[in-house]
Amino acid sequence: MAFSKDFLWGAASAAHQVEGAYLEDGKTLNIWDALVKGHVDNGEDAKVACDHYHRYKEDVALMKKIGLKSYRFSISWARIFPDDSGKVNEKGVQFYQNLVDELLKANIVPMCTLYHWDMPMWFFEKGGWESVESVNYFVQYAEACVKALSDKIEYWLTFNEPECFIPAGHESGAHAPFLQLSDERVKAITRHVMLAHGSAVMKMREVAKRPIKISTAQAACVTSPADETPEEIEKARVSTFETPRPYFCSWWADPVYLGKRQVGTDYLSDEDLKIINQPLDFFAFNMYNADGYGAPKYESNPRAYAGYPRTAMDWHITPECLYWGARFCYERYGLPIMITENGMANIDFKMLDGKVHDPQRIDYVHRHLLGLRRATDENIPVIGYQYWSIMDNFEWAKGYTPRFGLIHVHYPTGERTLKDSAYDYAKIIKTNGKKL
Ligand code: GCO
Repeated sequence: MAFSKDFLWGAASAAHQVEGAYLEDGKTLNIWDALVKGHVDNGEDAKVACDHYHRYKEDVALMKKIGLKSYRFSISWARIFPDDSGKVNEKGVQFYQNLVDELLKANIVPMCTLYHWDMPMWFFEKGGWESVESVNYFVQYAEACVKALSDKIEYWLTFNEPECFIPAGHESGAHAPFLQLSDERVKAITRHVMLAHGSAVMKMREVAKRPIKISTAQAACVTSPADETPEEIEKARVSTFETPRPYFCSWWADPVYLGKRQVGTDYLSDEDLKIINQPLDFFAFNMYNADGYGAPKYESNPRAYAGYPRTAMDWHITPECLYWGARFCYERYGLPIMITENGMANIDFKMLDGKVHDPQRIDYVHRHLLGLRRATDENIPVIGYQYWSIMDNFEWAKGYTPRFGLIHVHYPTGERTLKDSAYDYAKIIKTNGKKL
């Protein structure tokens, strides 16, 4: 096998990281608008970001030029529900309808994330994920989005990386809402997010205008084996699914996909699990590198040595991760695999010839796709790959310094320039991944 003929070659973004227009057309503040002071490098914020809200047509035209088959974006909750009244803000909905129409005209399959971390302030003031009411509010939001857009959008993701926003937002305080809460409170938050996922999935299927496909974009923390002997492979599998460490792969995936408690979620009741464990259509994950045996991401990489290759985020480059991620997750969860994020931050700038040369990114993408192609060669159904990110954007607490995009953004003017990697990705797409 190779990549299937309808493989979804895409790229991804998230509302808060690209849209800007932070108070336009009825949108109200979210936690990343309101609470960032003192928490982001260089005092940056995302009030304007890439100004994608105003430039979406230009951006879709660039996606078309690259030849994207799919585009993963997220909806800003505070545009759809600016307050707790339950009244939908039609102008907010209109923006996403326009964006999706533009994508469809360009033959690009839209893929929508409901929650990519930009919790509305009004929701936070009501207790955020700590309040049990959060479940109903999320269901209301999911319902409004699916009612408005399911005639045009088939692929839906409820949450982006619960493994990241739950601890970073509520334990370490590195991300909004920048809290450091007790274990008990974080457990309540986890339970509510899981219940919100399951309850939303039920509602989404009920109100969808046609059958839709649903998953979650989890940060699947997968261990890749130090070598390919059966012993090491088994060690890596055990590390991936059975070795408890904070927010490891099966912490989210076992309750959600299998209805099973995992270490770290043993406080879920049987009733909870019935709600959380809804049938899903594919297994989506974001992956930038592999875990070390029994250790969280970026630590104790069994292959590391002094001077080991790293990205501009200081993350180890472990290209075999997509192969092992696809293989292990398919073995355990049995669903078609979708890579919803993979990519690298690089030190990109426009050079004297007016171009943005980024050979490291080209190499990164090829290496990772070779791993993914190996998975397809072994008959693991992989249905898509969404490069992170379509364009440089607001990288949360790191502001605008890390550049992940296929498209370079000059923030003072908003000017877009396709990087070499965008032209290269265009060739990969054209040959359906045959030339890597
Ligand atoms: C995440 C998010 C993205 C990030 C990207 C690079 O994984 O943190 O989904 O919003 O920008 O992963 O860090």
